[in-house]
Order: sequence, then C-alpha cells, then structure tokens
Amino acid sequence: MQEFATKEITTDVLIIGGGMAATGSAVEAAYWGKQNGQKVTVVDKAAFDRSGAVAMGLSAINQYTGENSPIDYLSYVQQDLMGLCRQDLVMDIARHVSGSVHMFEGFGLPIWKDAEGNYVHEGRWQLMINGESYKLILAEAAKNAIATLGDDGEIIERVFVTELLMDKNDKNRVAGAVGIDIREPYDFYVFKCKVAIVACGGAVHVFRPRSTGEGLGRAWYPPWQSGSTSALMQKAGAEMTSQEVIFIPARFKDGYGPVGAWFLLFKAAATTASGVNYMEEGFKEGGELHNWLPYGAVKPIPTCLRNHLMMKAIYEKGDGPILMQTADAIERIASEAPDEKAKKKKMKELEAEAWEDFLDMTISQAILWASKNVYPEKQPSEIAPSEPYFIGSHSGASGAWCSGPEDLQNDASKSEYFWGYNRMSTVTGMFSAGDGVGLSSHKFSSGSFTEGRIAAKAAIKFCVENADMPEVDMDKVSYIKEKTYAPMKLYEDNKGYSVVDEKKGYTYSEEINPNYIDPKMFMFRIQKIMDEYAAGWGSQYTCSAITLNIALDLLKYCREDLDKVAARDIHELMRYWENVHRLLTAEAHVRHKLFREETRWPGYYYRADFPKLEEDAWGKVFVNSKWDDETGEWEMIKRDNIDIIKLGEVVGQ
Ligand code: SFD
Ligand code: AMP
Repeated sequence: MQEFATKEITTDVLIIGGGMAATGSAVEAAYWGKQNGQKVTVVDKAAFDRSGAVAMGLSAINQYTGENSPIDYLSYVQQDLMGLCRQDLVMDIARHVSGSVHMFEGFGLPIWKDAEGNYVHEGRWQLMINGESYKLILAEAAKNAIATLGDDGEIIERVFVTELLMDKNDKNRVAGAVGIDIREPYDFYVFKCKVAIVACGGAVHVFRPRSTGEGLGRAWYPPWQSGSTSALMQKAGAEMTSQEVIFIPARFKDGYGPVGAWFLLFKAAATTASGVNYMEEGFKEGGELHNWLPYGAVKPIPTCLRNHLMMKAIYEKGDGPILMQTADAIERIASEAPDEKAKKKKMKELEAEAWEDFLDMTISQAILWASKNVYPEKQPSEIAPSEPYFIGSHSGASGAWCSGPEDLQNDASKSEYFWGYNRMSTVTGMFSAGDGVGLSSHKFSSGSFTEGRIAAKAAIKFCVENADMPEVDMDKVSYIKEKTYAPMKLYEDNKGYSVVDEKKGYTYSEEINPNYIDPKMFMFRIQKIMDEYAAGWGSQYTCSAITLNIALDLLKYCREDLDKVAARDIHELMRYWENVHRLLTAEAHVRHKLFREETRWPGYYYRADFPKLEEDAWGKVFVNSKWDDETGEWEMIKRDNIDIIKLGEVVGQ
C-alpha cells in the first residue's frame, strides 16, 4: 500500500474548519494573536474561498439586530425554539452581530440599499445582499488577517481532520488533531496546539435525503458537512446538548431553494393544493396552533409549527402538494404601481429579484425552474418539508455545551453556564462556534462569524493564561495513523474482480465484494436506519421508543462493521471518515430523541408515544449527553434552562 509521510505542525490556536465561524475566528484570532505573540493555524477540508454552507453564496444576511435590542432578538429566538435556548449565548451574539455585518460591508460585501441609503430588510432581522461572492469576500478578509501574523499565521486547505488528540497527562484537555491531506503529496497531518476551535459546520446526509438517482447529493445544506464538529467533540469527551433538535427546512421542492425571501420580502402566501392558507387557518381561534400553547399563539409562528401545519395538510388531510403562491405575490406588489407602464417595469424588477434570490445562493433551484419551464410570475411552485439537518446555527439547536460570557450571568446561571472562557466546551482548551455550539440558535451566517470571533478572543486569552503546551503521545499517534488508513489497506488486500478467476476476487464489480463494503453503501445504511426508525421523511417524521431502540440496535451493527469499510483511494478514505462522523452524530441523535419523552418540536419530529408538549417535565430542561470513547458508554444528562433575562413581547416578522 502507498506510504503516507507524516507532517507535524505546532501552533497555539488551531482553527478546524474554514466556514463562516472559522473566518470570524481567523479575523479575531489574528488581531489578538498578533498582540500576544500567538500562532494561528486554520485547517479546512476544502478550498477556503468557497468552502462551507456559503459556498454558493447567500441572498440575505439573516441576523442583523440594527435598531432592535438584543433582548428583542432573544425573545424571538426563544419562542421560535419552543422555549428552549441558552439566553446568555443568544444575547451575546445579538449584541455583537451588527458590528460584524458592518465589517462585512467594509470587506466589500454589497448590501442592498434603498433610495435613502438605508439597508433593505427582507424581514425584521434579515438584510438583502448581492451575496454570490459572500464566502470569497470573507475568506479574503480572513487571509489578509492571517497574513499579518507572518510566519505565525497559516492556512492549510484540503486536509480533512479525522480526530482530535488529547493531552498525554490530562484526558480532558485537547492537545491537537490529525488529518488526511486529500491532495498531493497526501501527507498525514499531526497538529499540536494549545487550543482548538472546532468549527466544521453541521451534519448532512445522516438522514435519507429526498433526492435520488441523478439528483442524489443535492441537499439544502452542503453535503460536505458530515457531522465532524459534533463527532470530533463528542469523541473527545465533550458534553453535547440538544442533539435531538434537528431542523427540517421547508424548501422549494427538489432544488431546495430557501423560502425566506418569498415569505418575508415578497410576503407570499403558501397554500394547500386546494388553496387553503394553512398558516392563517392554524392561527385562527380554535385552529391547530392552540394545541401548542403558549408557543402556538405567538407571531411569527415558530418554524417547527409552520412545518407542523404543512405536514398536517399533506399527511392528515391529503391536501398536498403545498404551493408557494409566487405569481399572486408578484402581482400584488406590482399592482401598487401608479400606472400600467410602471407596473410592467415593476413586474420585470420582481421577476429578476425572484431569480436572483436563487442564483445568489441555490443555483440548482434556478436551473430546475428553467428546466421545468417555471415562470414564478405566472404560476405557483411546490414547497415541501425536507429531510432533517443538524444545524445549530439556523432553526435547530444541536451542538456542544459551551461556557457563556461571564457578564451576562445571574447568580443562578453563573455556576452552570460559565467556566472561565466564552464558548469553551467542557473539554479544556476546546472551543466551538457556528453550527457547533448548541442552544444558541438563529445565528445564521453573520451570527456564526460573530460567534467565531467571540470564541477566538477567548481562545487567545486561554493561550496567554495557560502558556504550557500540552503533550501529544506520539506512540498513540502512530497507532491512530495506522487506523486512519486501514480502509485503504483492506481494499488493497481484497481488491480485484473477476467472474472467472477466483484469485482475483469474487464478482465483476469493485463495489461488490464479500470482504468489504464501500463508504457510500455504508452511508446508505445509516440513512435508511435513520429514515425508517428515527423519524425521517420516509416515516412522516414520526418515531417512538420502540422504533428508536430498533435504530440503536441497527446503528450498533454499523459500528461493528466499521472495520469492514474499504477505500479505493484517498477520496474514498475521506468518505469513510465522513461516515464515521455521521455515525456518531446519528447515535447521539437517537439517544437524545429517546431521552426526551415529549413532542416539543412538532414539524421537526413526533414522538408517537408522547405526542404532546410536556411543559412541567421537559419545558425547562435541556438534554445533554457524553460519550466515553474507551468504553462506548453513553451518559444522558438533564441541565436546567435558567431564566436570566426578562423577555419582551415579540411582534412582527
Ligand atoms: O435562508 C472541515 N444559511 C444562511 N444564513 C444567512 O445568514 N442567510 C441566508 O440566506 C441563509 N440561508 C442559507 C444558509 C445556508 C445554505 C447552505 C443555504 C441557504 C442554501 C446558513 C449559514 O450559511 C450557516 O448558518 C453558516 O454558514 C454556518 O457556519 P459554520 O462555520 O458553522 O459552517 P460552514 O460555513 O458550513 O463551515 C464549515 C467548514 O468546515 C469545513 N469542514 N474542515 C476540516 N476537517 C473536517 N473534518 C471538516 N468538516 C467540515 C468545511 O469545509 C467548511 O469550511 S437560508 O436558507 O437559511
Ligand atoms: P429560510 O429561507 O427559510 O431559511 O428563512 C430565512 C429567514 O426568514 C430565517 O430567519 C427564517 O426564520 C425567516 N422566515 C422564513 N419564513 C418565515 C415565515 N413564514 N415567517 C417568519 N419568518 C420566516
């Protein structure tokens, strides 16, 4: 088998990931690192310029507080998540996020302005942008910042981090990471660091996607986010939180085009196939939302409840598909023009905006519209609830249980929510941000960048106050290296295919061999289990203790079969490791779903055996978990949802 050289990098701060959170971390770490003589290294599995969820660009910045107070934002977030969020974390981002957005504008991001020069809002918190090059612009800013460090700053691309290294003398302190180089010369990387900021985004393709065949791989969130953040941290022994709170985005069917601009900017209505405005119906006196009080009575209707109303219409009433009434919305806005000529001009403008919304962030939806001859100004378009995603930065809440800022705690929360360094996990020296931090939802791109900045500032403080380098056990690293490439060895030892010569193998296809399975097949296994037993779209988002226990049994067999997965080349080796990360993310998710005996987020998932909100038992608790990598044991933990801040009443979208 091919030999892989080992390359060692020693740094103070290791930023793992190169997305929104990581660019924020890089900018801030470079600033404070320069003042304090700290080295900063960024490692990204992809090309920094276009990596992460924002690769295709975005058409809006979804978190901008502007003239609203941070408490307004917190109130909105808490009610959207059916009462569950860490108030200190959400407030912390809300008070800093507008500053980050102003930085983006300074970096060159075009934000829409009206005739008076004010930002054009999509909704109360969202700003419209020309965001095709959003990620490129932030990557450039991060590169410039890292460059100011000279030899003390480095960005390494195309290296996939497979696992973290712990201190030889302290099992609960991070000491580094290892990763595989997926470009020549294919080195095995060993990073040694004082702190790691783990910011590898959320998890996609843990559940079976709706897309199949030639569309397979298309998802709303990027398929190259494979649960690395949660798996790396959980494996390192970190306490994780809210792994049950996935996000089901309602999206334009098949292309996964986002709906925000249609609902908020164009104020379009979504209806059932027979034309019922199911959201209005649900909100009315005696409507379905009254079964979910107090959250069913608020506006905007929480994201999961909007889904719930849609799912009821499709699955219970058979009144699907759901239609976004794009033509009505465009006609309504254009009709406000003073005369026919102005109306025609306005129509053209709106049509262009409708296409640009997708061309800026979900090009595949524009391609699908074009290929299906869809004219948004003439006809409605189907929207549908998609498969579940793990994304702590949007309307989900999964991620690491992290320390919050000291100044926002009260007497009750200080001992529970603060342990020295903002956004540090329960593992010493291991920080996170963006999709990786649990219970600080609705941060989106701008809030993830902001949280990256917050984490990096605290990480540099940690380095200054803890100057000693942890020790990496190089014997253990040798063992890890062998294990890392084992799937390639398995392939080399068993490769060959011939129907006539048995020595050369057993079948005519490289993919089918009794001695191994390939990583893609292994991923399908996980997806099928999750879809059918853990409340994916194929089971109409419904599970019970019985189905979840079946899922756990089947996932256990997947774990047993991990050493039967083979990799034909370095790219498949990365696919193997992506699935190792997906598997741990899946296991954690099922355990969390099993532990919380209620249905708190209808529209995300239903516990058929506990079909209601159980406010007394579960309304004020978070579900956390820890995994012991050596024994494979899980510990489930309840943590209090402590009120720190008095919330305001939220009105308006
Ligand atoms: O409306 C490893 N998002 C939106 N946010 C907005 O502000 N406005 C919008 O309009 C948004 N919309 C939207 C959004 C996302 C997508 C895909 C679409 C539309 C189609 C959400 C934001 O993008 C999201 O909140 C942030 O990007 C989250 O930031 P972060 O940093 O947590 O994740 P990332 O940016 O994906 O970066 C992850 C990085 O990790 C790397 N990576 N590196 C090394 N080793 C490993 N093992 C790794 N695994 C992953 C990746 O390469 C990447 O660099 S709307 O629809 O919601
Ligand atoms: P999306 O395109 O669904 O990711 O949404 C973009 C932003 O708009 C997010 O902040 C959503 O929470 C918000 N949003 C989307 N649809 C609605 C709606 N119907 N009512 C209120 N807010 C919404």
